[in-house]
Amino acid sequence: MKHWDQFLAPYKQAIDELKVKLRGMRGQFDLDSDHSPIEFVTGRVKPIASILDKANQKGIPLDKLEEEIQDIAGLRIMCQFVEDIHLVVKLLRNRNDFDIIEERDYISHKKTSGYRSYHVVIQYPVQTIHGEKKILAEIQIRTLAMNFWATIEHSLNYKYKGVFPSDIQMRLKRAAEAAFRLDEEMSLIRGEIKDAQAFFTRKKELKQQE
Ligand code: 0O2
Repeated sequence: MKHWDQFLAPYKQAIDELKVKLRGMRGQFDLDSDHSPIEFVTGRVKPIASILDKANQKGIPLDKLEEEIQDIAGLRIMCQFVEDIHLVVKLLRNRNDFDIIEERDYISHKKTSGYRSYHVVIQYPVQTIHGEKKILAEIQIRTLAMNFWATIEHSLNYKYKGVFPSDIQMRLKRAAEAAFRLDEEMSLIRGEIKDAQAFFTRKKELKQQE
């Protein structure tokens, strides 16, 4: 158990630091009174049981977990619009506190399950009392609609262990299409929505100054 605590400690530290940094980006847009492409950020360290399951499924030996499992540290950035995702990816590419080592675009190329999201795998330097340790972390960037679908599908996947009854599978596919259309519709009225949100933010600020 102590071994796992030690193994996971730099991943926990990376998640704590990256949550602050990515949430800070949102704060900076707010300060500029600009539409934030980031709605909210979550992060987690993969539970030990899930790490072992994934290693088992992919035939990864335990001494290769660090190199072979890229999402032991996982972050999610949720956006309102698909266009925001592309802006967030550009912002990540411009940062110099980590290196991007891989990008997987499941938006242009959705998975057969219907899953859509943009994945960026980074190498992040964690400062420890024993020196610097570089770890891998996966940042998933998705719209609120993509996140809704993925969260529901993930729970059902857990329930059915990946083998869905055909009616559920069909409904999930239809729900994925509906989420895609919702994103498209929202993109079309994006300007209107951004104006309305800016109006309400200004109104709230003025009220606070009263
Ligand atoms: P959890 O519980 O989310 O942590 P693989 O795991 O083999 O599919 P790989 O190469 O590790 O793929 O990387 P990939 O596909 O870029 O990222 C895997 C992660 O993406 C998954 O983590 C999910 O978070 C998410 N994901 C990928 N495909 C789907 C999908 O069809 N449905 C949902 N809901 N999420 C998906 P984990 O390890 O599954 O677990």
